[in-house]
Amino acid sequence: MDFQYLIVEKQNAIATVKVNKPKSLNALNTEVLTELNRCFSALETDDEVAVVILTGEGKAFVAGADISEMQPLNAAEAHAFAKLGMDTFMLIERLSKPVIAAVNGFALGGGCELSLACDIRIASEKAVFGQPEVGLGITPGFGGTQRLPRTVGVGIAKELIYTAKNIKADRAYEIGLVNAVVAPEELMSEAMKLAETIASKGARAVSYAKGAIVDGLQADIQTGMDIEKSAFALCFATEDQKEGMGAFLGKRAPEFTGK
Ligand code: CO8
Repeated sequence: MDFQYLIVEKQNAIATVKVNKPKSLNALNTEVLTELNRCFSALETDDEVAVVILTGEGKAFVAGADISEMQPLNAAEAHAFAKLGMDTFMLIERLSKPVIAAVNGFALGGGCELSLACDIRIASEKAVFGQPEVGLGITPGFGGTQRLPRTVGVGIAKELIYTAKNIKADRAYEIGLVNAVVAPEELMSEAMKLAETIASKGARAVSYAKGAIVDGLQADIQTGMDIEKSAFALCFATEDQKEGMGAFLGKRAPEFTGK
């Protein structure tokens, strides 16, 4: 994969995607969003990859959508820009494999929204989160009004969005926005450890579980149960189910193949 603003590395079954435009704090312009879209489309069909880690170069994860690109937009152009971001983030949310955000620094506006489209967020002690949009005279536009309340609850999400205030990593942990806070120098190794743990399990089971969670969150609970039943049943058509249960019964470690 060849990109101008992304660095993609693969190690065993884990791909690490780094947004690399540190001069503008990895702000999301059309080019970066288009590259993210292309990158995650390719990762979807890459059978060698079971888990993805997403991070940023320098002092920002992503400091938001590119304000210099957005400032002159009219309403129709803003709609198209929001759609590009939303479609790209939806691709990440619906990727058939887990995505871990390793939040190294500023995750503001579109950057916070990008982390919210990931399955799990691990933050460096230096991370800063926020939805500063109303301070710029706009609403969140890459999913923040939808994913933030679903993640931290309605009251806290409204407070963060209406006040535009930034929060540090420890507060992000308190409100359930991030799963863990670690020392900056341990961020990537901790994210990698988590990714390796996930990658050591039955890949189809993990993928079906992700699908059931993502789809189920959009549905009423009975529909969610139906989604889970289908996912559960599908596992019984995989080799990994036979292997996982056979290994337990044989008192040995499973050797999953992802089939
Ligand atoms: N867009 C464009 N450029 C940016 C952005 C951004 N979001 N953030 C930082 N930069 C640039 C700065 O302009 C600066 O450029 P230059 O060196 O050319 O002056 C460079 O990055 C470094 O930034 P600072 O000098 O400001 O660095 P500091 O360490 O002093 O401050 C901050 C870091 C606090 C992160 C500060 O840069 C900041 O507040 N950035 C803006 C954060 C923000 O408001 N983000 C939200 C943007 S709106 C958004 O994301 C909406 C998403 C939905 C869009 C829907 C479209 C329709």
